[in-house]
Amino acid sequence: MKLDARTIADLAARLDDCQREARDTTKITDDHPDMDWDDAYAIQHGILHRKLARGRRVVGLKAGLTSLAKMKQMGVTSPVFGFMTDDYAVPDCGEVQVAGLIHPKVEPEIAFVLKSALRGPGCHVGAVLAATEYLLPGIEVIDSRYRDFKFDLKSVIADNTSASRFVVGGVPTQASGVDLSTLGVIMEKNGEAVAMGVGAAVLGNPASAVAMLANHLASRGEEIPAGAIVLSGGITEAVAVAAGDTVTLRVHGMGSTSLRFV
Ligand code: 0L1
Ligand code: MG
Repeated sequence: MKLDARTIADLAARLDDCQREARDTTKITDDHPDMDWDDAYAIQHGILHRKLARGRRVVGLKAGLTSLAKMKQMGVTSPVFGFMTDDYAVPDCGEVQVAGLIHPKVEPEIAFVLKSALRGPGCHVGAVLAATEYLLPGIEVIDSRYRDFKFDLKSVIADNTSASRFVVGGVPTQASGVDLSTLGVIMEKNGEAVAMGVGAAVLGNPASAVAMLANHLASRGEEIPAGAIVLSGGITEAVAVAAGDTVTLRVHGMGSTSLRFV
């Protein structure tokens, strides 16, 4: 690691405060160009600790930048991973207050709800499917704390991969009955289709993203716990939203979930 403990704590506080006050900041690699991947995840961990100290609870984990198109665009070969606390969860058909966010965007995702823990290394698609209780349509609301959504990978990892809100809903569906690669999704904004895709856009199969998350956590001596909701990553590019918008995600054979921005 390149940063000392004080700097990591200060950067975690800076990003956490930006999120709480819905204001943006410059990317942290501008001030710390030499920071490494461990520093980035340590800052993310610092944000988690601050939230836990305020009484928040982790309800899920997420993989981001898992679509090949997005990875290519960023010039990287590796997804990023983050956490979701209880205050990020929006009830199905619920509301998101735009005033509490900076510049939100939505992503259509497949959510995995686990019945047993997943531990790497060596976690694979088969292990993910065996550990999955059911799948759900999920919309992730991302809201980078960085000005104009401009960042590099280390900065976005430190910023908990832009996590801010999510909703899941629809029909809880057994993984055994679904071909995740050909699974079709349509995301609508105010009744108009704005993004369409299939599961294969996420690493060939969204379960691969969950396996990568388990293997990533294993390198830190951690696992995905039983009961966690895991968002496997946007199937399409993210779509910007504003107050007044209603977003609905329809997933073939799995029903729909939606939320309103007010
Ligand atoms: O969940 C995601 O795919 C987002 C990861 C971070 C990059 C971004 O904010 O677009
Ligand atoms: Mg996402």
